Amino acid sequence: MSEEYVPPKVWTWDQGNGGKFANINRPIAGPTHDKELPVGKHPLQLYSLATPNGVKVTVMLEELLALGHTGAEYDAWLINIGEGDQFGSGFVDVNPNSKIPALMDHSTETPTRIFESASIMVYLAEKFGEFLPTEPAARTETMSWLFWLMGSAPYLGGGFGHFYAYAPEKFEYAINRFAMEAKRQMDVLDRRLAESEYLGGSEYSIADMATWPWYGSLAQGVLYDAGEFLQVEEYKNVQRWTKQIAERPAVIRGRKVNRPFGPLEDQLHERHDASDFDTKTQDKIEAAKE
Ligand SMILES: N[C@@H](CCC(=O)N[C@@H](CS)C(=O)NCC(=O)O)C(=O)O
Repeated sequence: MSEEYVPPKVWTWDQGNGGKFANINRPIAGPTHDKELPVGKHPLQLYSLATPNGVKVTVMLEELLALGHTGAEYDAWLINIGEGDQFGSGFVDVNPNSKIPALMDHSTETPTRIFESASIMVYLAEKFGEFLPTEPAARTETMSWLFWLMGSAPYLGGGFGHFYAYAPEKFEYAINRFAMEAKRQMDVLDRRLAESEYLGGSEYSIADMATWPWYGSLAQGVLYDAGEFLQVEEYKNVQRWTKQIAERPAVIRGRKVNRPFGPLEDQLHERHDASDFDTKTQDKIEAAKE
């Protein structure tokens, strides 16, 4: 066991703590450098990366487009958080919290900034009148599950994922604590999905779109490579829901947007037009062959 840590009287910032994100984590907010954000031709400008939090929004935009809402056309710009793009002055103006996803809506009288993935989803749901029921009981249930996700996912990502996959050492206490919580959360979802087709009720909604990139990926065994460790196959109803959502064409497209990692056929670094899914992905595959 490593030597016992005794916290000093005053905490100080150890810049090289060895964790995977030590180079981007800071105890202060605000920009580190001046950098304007690009603005494309569509009213909606998304600045993001295909992490689970980013995928929530690109799936939603693709779902809106699939329903024929042309006003949901968007430019998606890549924010490379490993390179510190989230600390550029233009990005901080859109999200003072320096985290993806961040959205600008240029169709309003003065441009509207929206940050926090759930806030973006509610904004889009209300703007286009989709994926959030208006009947009070159904709306409340949907919002409850959306807020459940926003409160729960940090335990999965910042807790379980951090200590299981990213921390410089394997700390048994931390892994046990957060594995227990991750499994408890999967059981919460499994029980809900035993009684209801989707999280909010009988309709697919923003609660599912927000939850699937986290707990669906965990159920598929792709998040933190933890499928066997957490025995995710046991959660039969989560498995059913995960597969059902994974097959949606808008989900297949949305997952690819702003993805600079993983298999080439799943990567679309920037998205400015629906045709980008065919042409740019194909270009990349051809270029890799040369
Ligand atoms: N609660 C936020 C969380 C967003 C978030 O944690 N984004 C991460 C990527 S998944 C990020 O941008 N991290 C960069 C950093 O922490 O510097 C949301 O849902 O929008």
